[in-house]
Order: sequence, then structure tokens, then C-alpha cells
Amino acid sequence: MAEYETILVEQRGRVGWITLNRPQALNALNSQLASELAAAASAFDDDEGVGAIVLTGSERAFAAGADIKEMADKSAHEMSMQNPFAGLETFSRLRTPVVAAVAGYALGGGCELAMMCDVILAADTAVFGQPEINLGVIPGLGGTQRLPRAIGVYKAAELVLTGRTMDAAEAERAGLVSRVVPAAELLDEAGRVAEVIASKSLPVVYAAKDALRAAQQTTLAEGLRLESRVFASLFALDDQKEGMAAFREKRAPEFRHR
Ligand code: CO8
Repeated sequence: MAEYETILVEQRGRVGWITLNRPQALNALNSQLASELAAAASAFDDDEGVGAIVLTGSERAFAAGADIKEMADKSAHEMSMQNPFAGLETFSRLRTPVVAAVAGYALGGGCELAMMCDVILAADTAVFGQPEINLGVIPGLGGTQRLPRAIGVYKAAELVLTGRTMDAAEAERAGLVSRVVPAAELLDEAGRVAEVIASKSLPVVYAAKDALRAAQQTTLAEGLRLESRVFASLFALDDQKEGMAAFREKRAPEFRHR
């Protein structure tokens, strides 16, 4: 496995684990971290032996945002010509599902990174927000687009315009997180969710993720067309035959992932 300086990477069974590891900066996202995250996640994405990815940080912070110290003195020209976070675009386009396990701060780019994942499990210590307005900027990694889709336009507007943060319970009520768990159980629970996903048929999981993503990006009519096309195409897979045969034979399916 490649050597990285800002993340820890490990494979356990069919689950790839990526841990953000810049403790001195509360896992602030700098350009090196963005490109290492993209490289590690892409390597898992290319590996048929990996059926799900867990992305996590530390107990204190999932990620406290983009690295303010790295960005502060850049010009508008530099920010638009040399996007330091280009790697995060790659991350947001993975076909493998990603479970974000969020403890502590998920602010700014950290909240936006969590929203690029498919499932967000939050520890009861998690704090979410888009405080960029306090720095004289706005969210730049999807916060003004994904947050309103996740929690509604008015709640998102309040958070983005005031910079107020939400605790885990409020984030769960608002629909930003899949589930809140006690902090001590966060990683075990994230591992369990990822293992369940990784036990399913990989191409079917890719198809489900694709269709779910379409719900955020297209019209209802286009999304429904895509869903029904994909649904029909899955009948070409061995795993669909196996899944339905197993149901009829009252046994657990043995997916061969193709
Ligand atoms: N960037 C750089 N360093 C950071 C960041 C950050 N985002 N957050 C924390 N750190 C550093 C601190 O500077 C400090 O380092 P040092 O000890 O060397 O001074 C260390 O981490 C510990 O932080 P604190 O001492 O501040 O810890 P506290 O527990 O007192 O406070 C907070 C924790 C509340 C999380 C506080 O650190 C904070 O407010 N951080 C900034 C949060 C923030 O504003 N995030 C948004 C950043 S902007 C952004 O994400 C935009 C993304 C879009 C970019 C798109 C480009 C195309």
C-alpha cells in the first residue's frame, strides 16, 4: 500500500479504511491531504476486493475545514487556476460507497467532505457547520449546494449566513446524518455498516449508489428513467439470479460480485 503523510490507510476484509491524520491542525484539509485522499480512495475504488470505504478522522475532529493557513494569502487567480482541492472532486465521484464516521468538528470543508460520502454516522460529540462567512468567504466544496438538499433551504441558509454550528442531535433531526451513536461505538458501528454493504453484490451496490446520486443531481423524471433502466439491466447479472434463487430456496445468497 502506498505511503501517505496526511492520512492512514488500511484494508480490513472487504472494507477500506481511510483516517485523516493531521492532528496538529484538527485534520484541516490542505492540498497534500486532498491529493492523498483522492489517491487512496481511487486505489480502493479500483480494487474489486473492496466493497465499501470508511472515512474517519480523530475523536476531536473529523476535519475542521479547509486549511485556512494554506489558503489565506492566495490570490483569486491562484485559487481559480490551481484548485488545491481538485482531489476532492475525484473523491466525490467514487463508485464505491463511503461511510463517513464523524466525531468532533466537521466544519466548512470538513462538513462538505462528509456530505460527499454516502452514509454519515455521527458520534454524539459531532459538531457540523459551515462557518466560512466568519472568514469572509462562502463554502466552496459543495456546502451551498449539498447542504440545502440535505436539510432544506431555510435551515441551510441560516447555517451558511450566520456560521452557526449544529450538534449531532440537531444534525440528525435535520437529516444531515444517517444516525448518531455513542462516541465510543462510532468506529465499530461504521465498520459494521461498511461490512454489510461490502457483503452485497458489488455491481449492484454501484448501481444503487449511482441511482441515489442521480436523485441529488437530476430532475425527478430523469431520475426515474435512470432507475428503471438500471433496474432492468441488473437482470443481466449472475448476482440477480443468485439473489432471487436464494430467496426461493430459503437460504442466504452467495454473491459472486458479477
Ligand atoms: N485550518 C488550519 N488550521 C486549523 C483549522 C483550519 N481550518 N482549524 C483548526 N486549525 C488549527 C489551529 O490553528 C490550531 O493550530 P495552532 O495550535 O498551531 O494554532 C489547531 O488546529 C487547534 O485548533 P484550536 O486551537 O483553534 O482548537 P479549539 O479547540 O480552540 O477550536 C475550532 C476548534 C472551533 C474547530 C477552531 O479551530 C476553528 O474555528 N477552526 C476553523 C474552522 C473553520 O472556520 N473552518 C472553515 C475553514 S474554510 C473552508 O473550509 C472552506 C472550504 C472551501 C474551499 C474551496 C476552495 C476551492
